[in-house]
Formats: sequence, structure tokens, C-alpha cells
Amino acid sequence: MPVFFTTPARAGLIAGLLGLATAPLAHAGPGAKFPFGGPANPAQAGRTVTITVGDNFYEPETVAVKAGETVRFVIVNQGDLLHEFALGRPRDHVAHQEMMTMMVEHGMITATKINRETMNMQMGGGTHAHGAESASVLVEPGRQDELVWKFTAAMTLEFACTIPGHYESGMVGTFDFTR
Ligand SMILES: [Cu+2]
Repeated sequence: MPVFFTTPARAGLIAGLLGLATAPLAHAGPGAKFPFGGPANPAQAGRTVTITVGDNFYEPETVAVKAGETVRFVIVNQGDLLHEFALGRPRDHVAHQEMMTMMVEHGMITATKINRETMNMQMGGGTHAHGAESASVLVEPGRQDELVWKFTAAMTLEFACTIPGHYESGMVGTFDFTR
């Protein structure tokens, strides 16, 4: 079985993507796994923000949040393509794009679908147990999924789709900590 995920960080990112697409958030611990926060239990969320996704945009494009708050994001994909809702600083998205390109090259995702079987094979199986620790969720067309996030500190933070071509065509929004 080919093992092409050479670094633990990269394998972790992939595992996260895989898991969030398939696993519930039941095991999500307290936040702060990332410099910009961490996944949280839905029960801790003070409010729900619905993000509508199309080809290739988000509505709304700006979400006001506060450091310390936990928000439940419901991502509704009304487009015809597979899209992602990934939290990160601009440099995180750049790194994430590289990985996403590799996932496309290896058939783990297509333009419209998550190929869970291929993903499981490539990852050696069993890795999706860590899914709740990811900062990203992939949503197939016509479906919805959610991500519950605890924001730890104010910073330049974006939500973005790092599927090849999407970020470049404007699939990026901002979290506004100033309001
Ligand atoms: Cu997209």
C-alpha cells in the first residue's frame, strides 16, 4: 500500500478531512488544538451560523465572531460541486491547498464527490477516528454538514475552500473580530 503522506502533520490533515466527512463530533474535546482555536462540542455553541455555499462562493462572506466564543456553523451546499469550509490563517490555506491537490490526484475527491473508499485505502484505514479534530469539513452538492468551533484569539482568520481552483476564484471569507 503506498504511503505518500510523509509527515504526521500532513497525514493528520488528511485524516481530519476524512473524518469530518464521515464522523460525528461526539469526541471533540475542548478547543485550542490550532493557533486559531479548536473543535468544540455542539452543546457549548452559543449560536448557529448558516453558511450557504455555491459555485464558487460563500454567503455570507463575513462572519463576526468574538475571541472565546463557540459557534456552530451549518454549511449548506447549494452548488453543483464539492466544496469545503476550512478555517485557517492565509498561510494555513496555502498549505491545505497543496494537500487538497494531492487528494484530487489520488482520486480521494472528485469535482462532486468524496471517495471515502479510496480515501480509506490511501490512508490505511481507521484514521477517521481523529476527524473531530479537524478545522475543515467537505460538503457534497445538495448536502449539509456542520463544524463547531471555539475561537480562542482575535487574528486574521479566514474560511475558505481549498479544492483546486476554488480559493483562487473567490471562495474565501473572513472572520471579523472587531465588531
Ligand atoms: Cu469550493
